[in-house]
Amino acid sequence: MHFQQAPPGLGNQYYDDRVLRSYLARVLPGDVLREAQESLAEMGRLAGAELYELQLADRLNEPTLTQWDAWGNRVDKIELTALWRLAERIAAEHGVVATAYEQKHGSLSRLHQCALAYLFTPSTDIYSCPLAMTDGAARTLLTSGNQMLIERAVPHLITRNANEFWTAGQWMTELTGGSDVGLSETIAKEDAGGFRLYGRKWFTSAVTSQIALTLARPEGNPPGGRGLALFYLETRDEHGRPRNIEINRLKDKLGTRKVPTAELTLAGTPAQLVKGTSDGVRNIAPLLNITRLWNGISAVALMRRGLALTSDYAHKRIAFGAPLSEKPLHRDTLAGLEAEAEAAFHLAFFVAELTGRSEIGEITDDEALLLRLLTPVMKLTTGKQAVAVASEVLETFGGAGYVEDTGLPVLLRDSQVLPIWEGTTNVLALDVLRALRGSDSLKQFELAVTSCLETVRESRLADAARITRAALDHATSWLVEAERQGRRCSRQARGASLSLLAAQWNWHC
Ligand code: MFK
Repeated sequence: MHFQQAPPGLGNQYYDDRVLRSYLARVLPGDVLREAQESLAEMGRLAGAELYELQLADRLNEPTLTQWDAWGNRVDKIELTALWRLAERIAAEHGVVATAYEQKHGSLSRLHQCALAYLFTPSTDIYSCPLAMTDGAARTLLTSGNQMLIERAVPHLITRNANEFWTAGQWMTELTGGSDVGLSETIAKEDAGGFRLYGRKWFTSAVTSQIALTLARPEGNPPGGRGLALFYLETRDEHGRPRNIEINRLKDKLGTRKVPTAELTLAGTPAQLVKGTSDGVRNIAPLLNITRLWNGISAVALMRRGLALTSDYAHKRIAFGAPLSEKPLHRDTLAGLEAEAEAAFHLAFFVAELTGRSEIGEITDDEALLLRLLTPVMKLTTGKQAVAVASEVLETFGGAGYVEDTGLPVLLRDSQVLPIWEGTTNVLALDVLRALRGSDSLKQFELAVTSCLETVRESRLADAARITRAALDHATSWLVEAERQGRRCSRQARGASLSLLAAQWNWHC
């Protein structure tokens, strides 16, 4: 009889998640928790069973692009993978976007929705990408006040009916500027009471979406972000043909390989203004802030998946006469990863709490400042943590973690996108500076951390509280000094995020 190694397995990802369950028990009233639990337990079951099994079985398939049919017609047809097709239906029916908009439980609905997204994400090959943009587009349209577009699109974006569900793309990035969007070259020409767009978009994730929000410069507008306008477009006509959109190729990416990310040409695509003929960057900001929240939720979800797999494996893998779970060094490694993941979890879900309050108009001015500051801090921090944790998780499996058909390496590849898309770490550090400038947000941040520290009663947390306080003081004095000397303020963001991270460790404990 040869030795056989049992692979890591997953159970119900809701019931197995101590951190999620204890957090929800703390923040949700009993009746809300009971109701939310039903949908979360079902999503946890799917994520640990059918979806995960299909993910492993369909590992090698990727989306394909067919540009021409046999008769020479340009068709630009994209075939999605089996899991993506299933994920779309499950996402709609389980309200992975809709829950936040139905608002059955006021601001807490955003938390419920984030918890669903968190369970759904690691088993659906980054189908979270189109959902993030769909959520962001719904929020942006609602914020714009454009009644015609709200009535036309939002019901499709937030429906639970899979046959009527639309996803949205966010077509911002051009060759000239992934980060510096103000350099965009796409032109909008007025045409019969509307506009037609001409230009190239360089990273259009989930290009199969029914609609997209995009930026273009109306003819005659000045350069820069303010000269851009925010446009809404529908990608296909009533016969399913692309509306003057040519898909040039799908990107050959390090990870997120199931996401059909395209380079495309807008060749006179009909589009409508969402809000005014300028200030496109400002007007698309609600979308950015929602997708940055999703980025953080996805980061903690991928960390959790890595931990779930490696924790299970630690009980199955015997080395030097005992399971890995009994080895002090291995346990120490897993405990360190757990601490990172829990800190990240609380940071991401705290931003979700504030987002929920903001969406129903219950947020105070002070909390709004905190939300504006913490969204980029959270996104940049959790993205980096996800990559570090995924790398370490692979190592905990030894050679198996480096072998593709274990399904493990994809965790690292998919995590690596998180610090990149939706704004790189340095661009977000500059966004933190934007949020700090001329506002009281640092003060609110200090107050938030201080109020957490004041709740510490447990003597074993005294050291963590002291470290947090020292980090906060250090960051604050650094900021004051930097402002005095007029230094580059990306360093300020680093100080702020460090102290916040320390605070999260404390919250967790
Ligand atoms: C796993 C699932 C999750 C993720 C799925 C995502 C899939 C999508 C893939 C992608 O498309 S990735 C590409 C995403 N691209 C970015 O995230 C762009 C990154 N670059 C930035 O964020 C730059 O900072 C920015 C483009 C905003 C800089 O542009 P500008 O024109 O130089 O900005 P400016 O002049 O500083 O700001 C213009 C206005 O917007 C200002 O308001 P005012 O006009 O009132 O002064 C800013 O305050 C406002 N603004 C900018 N960022 C904001 C914001 N307001 C609120 N929140 C923000 N985050």
